[in-house]
Amino acid sequence: MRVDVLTLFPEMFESPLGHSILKRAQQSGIVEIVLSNIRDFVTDSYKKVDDKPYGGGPGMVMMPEPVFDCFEHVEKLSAEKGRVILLTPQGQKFDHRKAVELSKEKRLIFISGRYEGFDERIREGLGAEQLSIGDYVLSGGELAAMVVIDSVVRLLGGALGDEDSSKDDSFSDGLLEYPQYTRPEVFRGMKVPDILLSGDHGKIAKWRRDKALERTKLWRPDLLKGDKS
Ligand code: 6GU
Repeated sequence: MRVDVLTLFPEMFESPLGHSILKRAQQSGIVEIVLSNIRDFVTDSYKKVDDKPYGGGPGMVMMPEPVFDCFEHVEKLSAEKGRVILLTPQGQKFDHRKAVELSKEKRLIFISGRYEGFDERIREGLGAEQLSIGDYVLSGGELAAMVVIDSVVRLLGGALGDEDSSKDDSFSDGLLEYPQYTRPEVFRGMKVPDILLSGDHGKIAKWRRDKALERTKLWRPDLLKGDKS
């Protein structure tokens, strides 16, 4: 998969992309992530990327020209067309199902905004879909893009070692993950459930299913009702 990110703050991505699973996935060629700085595409000498909203109101709005120029440059870096995604709190809410859907694409092009928002012509003109990572406002789309990229890349074949498969993750079957334990057997008086030490794989699998269902009912009943809140 190829992932392009258009942003005013490419440095914000360096640490999350430079560690652990995302780092390994790039090194092994499972994903290629290319950061492009929208500011490099500003033509005026002040390097202005935002301006006051027409009609008045607080804050600044991302201007269309640098974003379009950056996009048109980035688009040509690969023959693959790609799916264009604008990160904005107004977008459709991102979830596991969306992550699975995006993980099947050959190319994703993310555009992270800053300020009060994007000039509307950016969404319209680029035919972008909009994604949000939840009902709260972040200072910019960068953290949201990183969240989406991380969750999509871990679903790509080979991104996780055998030891950290995603198939038992929370949400992969619509339920929260079952409780996990490691050594020691007893920690500060708290004991690992006997069944996990029994070696009976059938019983362990059933216990895990029961626990996953039990905690989903208790902590996230909305997941069982199938509502998306
Ligand atoms: Cl994608 N962007 C911003 N700025 N805030 C958000 C968001 C995105 N998703 C949730 N809050």
